Amino acid sequence: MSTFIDTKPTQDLESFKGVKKVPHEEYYSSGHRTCQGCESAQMMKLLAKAAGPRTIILGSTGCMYVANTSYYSTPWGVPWMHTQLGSAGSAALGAAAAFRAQMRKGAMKDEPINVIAFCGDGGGADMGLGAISATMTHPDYNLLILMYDNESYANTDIQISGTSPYGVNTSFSTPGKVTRIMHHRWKKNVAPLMIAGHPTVKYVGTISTSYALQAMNCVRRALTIGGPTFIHCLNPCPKGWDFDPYIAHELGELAVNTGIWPLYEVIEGRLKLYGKTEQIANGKLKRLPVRDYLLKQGRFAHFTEEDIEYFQNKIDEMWEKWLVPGVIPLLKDLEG
Ligand SMILES: Cc1ncc(C[n+]2csc(CCOP(=O)(O)OP(=O)(O)O)c2C)c(N)n1
Ligand code: SF4
Ligand SMILES: [Mg+2]
Repeated sequence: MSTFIDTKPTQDLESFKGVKKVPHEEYYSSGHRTCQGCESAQMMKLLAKAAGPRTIILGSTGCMYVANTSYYSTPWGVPWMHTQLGSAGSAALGAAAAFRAQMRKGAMKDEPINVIAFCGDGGGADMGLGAISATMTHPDYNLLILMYDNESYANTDIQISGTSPYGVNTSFSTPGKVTRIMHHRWKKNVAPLMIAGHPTVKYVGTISTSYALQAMNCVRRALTIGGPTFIHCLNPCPKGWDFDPYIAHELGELAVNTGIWPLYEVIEGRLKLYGKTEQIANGKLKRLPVRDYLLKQGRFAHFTEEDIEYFQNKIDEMWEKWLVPGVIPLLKDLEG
């Protein structure tokens, strides 16, 4: 018997077969006040484009709420609602349940509607993790939770979150003369947490805005498969990461090509690496040195050669020692 439960059919959102097939219509356009080069805003644009007009978006507090919808102006071309910082999971589940009830009562047309809740890393990997986890245990509601990860509580001035990288300079971990590295924890591995902890979830994926077509197609698969789904997106943040907005796209590519940010989907229990990550795993592409990524960002400007080496060793460990390279951090039993 399959672990996965049949859910009511969702919209038929086929993958875009190339950029030329992507519709011109925008459902997230001008009217926001995000920083120049903000890849989180780029994610919102791709998300809305991939989902299309029959969509409702719920957004938890963070840059993508505050900078997107200040002073009665908004970039959203689909219905949008703000929800509390830790509530992406419960807002999505509540909205999906409300739609179902309204449709059952005949109060609205019975048709598939995309319910998407987004949250930042602070809202999703830390404060709202419990609510997302609870939502992931309800296989009979169709919804997507997308966590945009700028690796800090950016909106409140760049504090450490559970996904902030080792050693990073944030407003809570400023390097000093006596202690250079103030942040010693390693980034939370959120997508595998969702996979391993919620066996009935049919879709979990990681994406990067630098690979836009693939990212949109992941969103479309997540919205089509049925049940609660989860996507984790890494989003370079010029303000928090301290780089020239001009290189935002390049940094996203470097995160993938250095092996820091592996791209994969888990569809009904099957893991599929894709894009450059698949090429790295198959030996067709060599991982770039992590220094290429770190030294382009002011938040790592205090790193010494020793710090870079430490970081590189940790990435090598992910790829050489983990049970599923780059994904599942159980160490292989090399002896037995
Ligand atoms: C319960 C609660 N605690 C604290 C805040 C203050 N606050 C607003 S936005 C934010 C940062 C959220 O970080 P993240 O989810 O990573 O989104 P980002 O700002 O980085 O886009 C914080 C702490 C709040 N709005 N609600
Ligand atoms: S602080 Fe970062 S995430 Fe927030 S709007 Fe600016 S670039 Fe985007
Ligand atoms: Mg954040």
